[in-house]
Amino acid sequence: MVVLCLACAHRPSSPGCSAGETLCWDFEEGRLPAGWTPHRDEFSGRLVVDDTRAHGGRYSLHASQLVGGREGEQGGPKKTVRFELPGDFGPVLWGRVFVYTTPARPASHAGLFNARYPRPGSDDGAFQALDWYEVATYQEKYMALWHPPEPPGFPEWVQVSDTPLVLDQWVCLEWLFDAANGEAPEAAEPRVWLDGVELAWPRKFVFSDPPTDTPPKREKARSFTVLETGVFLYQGLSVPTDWWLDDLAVGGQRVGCSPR
Ligand SMILES: [Ca+2]
Repeated sequence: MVVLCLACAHRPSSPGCSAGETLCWDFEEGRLPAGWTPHRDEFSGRLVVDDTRAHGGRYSLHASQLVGGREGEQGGPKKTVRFELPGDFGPVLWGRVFVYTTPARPASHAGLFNARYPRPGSDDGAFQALDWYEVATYQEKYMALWHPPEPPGFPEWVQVSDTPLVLDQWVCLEWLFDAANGEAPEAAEPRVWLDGVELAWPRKFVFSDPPTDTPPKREKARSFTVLETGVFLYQGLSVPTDWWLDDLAVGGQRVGCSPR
């Protein structure tokens, strides 16, 4: 009992979201955490903090019953929230989130997290003026991207893994968006880990409409300014699908999947 009471005094106690990380959200407020605001809301479904499933504690961010549009056609359900980073965050963003997906793997591009920054030499901080990195799934596999400002968000650099989206269990997704990249002329390609194992990218290509073979120049960053999470389908989704996101964290150094 003594041990239990000592532990009770130390909130937050959610595993994987302990002190020392730059920014961390365990959703244990039971509602949208301070600083996060609703952003996209297209087609059917809801994005809410609720207690239907949690990785840690009681609550998580739940994208519930997303559906709308048709596979192979542009336009799909998008339910997201956004967060303005502190001004001194910097140009290197490590992140981590636990994700649970059910009941089926979408074929369409399903974004889960992105981070954005002003273009070189630009002071325009408007959301639609920002370069951005993204972690997503596509054709039932994990995917990572670099985009110019959205709209239109392309030509975009696309990396598709050979690792199928994991269903019906929690997984830890980690990413590194290195938009400083030392002395290299461009920002680094995104890197992603699944439960601590770095994903490989057997398919890399440029997507644009109309098509092009010329890859975008991945512009370097002074500092990331905005985060967006939730679920955003760029093509249709005919199977109502649920995602839960919990213990989201970002920082200038690797956060990892384990509690400290
Ligand atoms: Ca939680």
